[in-house]
Amino acid sequence: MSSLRISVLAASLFLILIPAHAAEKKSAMIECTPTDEKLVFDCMVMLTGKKSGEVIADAEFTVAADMPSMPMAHNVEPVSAHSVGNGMYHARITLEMHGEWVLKLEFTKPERDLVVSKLVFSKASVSPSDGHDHKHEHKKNKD
Ligand SMILES: [Cu+2]
Repeated sequence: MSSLRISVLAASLFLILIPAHAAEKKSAMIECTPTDEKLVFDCMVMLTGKKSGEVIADAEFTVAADMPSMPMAHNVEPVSAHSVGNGMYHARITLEMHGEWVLKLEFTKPERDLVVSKLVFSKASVSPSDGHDHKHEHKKNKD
């Protein structure tokens, strides 16, 4: 009997903890462009609900960066993204080298969430990663 009561209690607690409408998965369109400063990139993030397509205008998140090919090797300080309205956010990131990076959007609002995106940063442009391993070159190429 008591175990039944406990599970009923657990079930009602569970209901209380769930927000009015469960958080929808986010879709983040990220576009980064090189700046005049070396290894500094301006990133615009467009946030929408994955299913609804509605803009998410009330988000708060930071952008962290990591190189998948070199775990722990880089230590890029996460930066806060700033809302520029209409579900668009701006963040200026400073990387430590060119190559493939994973941007991690760590949300505190509208709920805790993590969205990651792989991009290839080069001197002239930033493009989505094709998923293949890119050569990771800390050493200079020999001619
Ligand atoms: Cu590296």
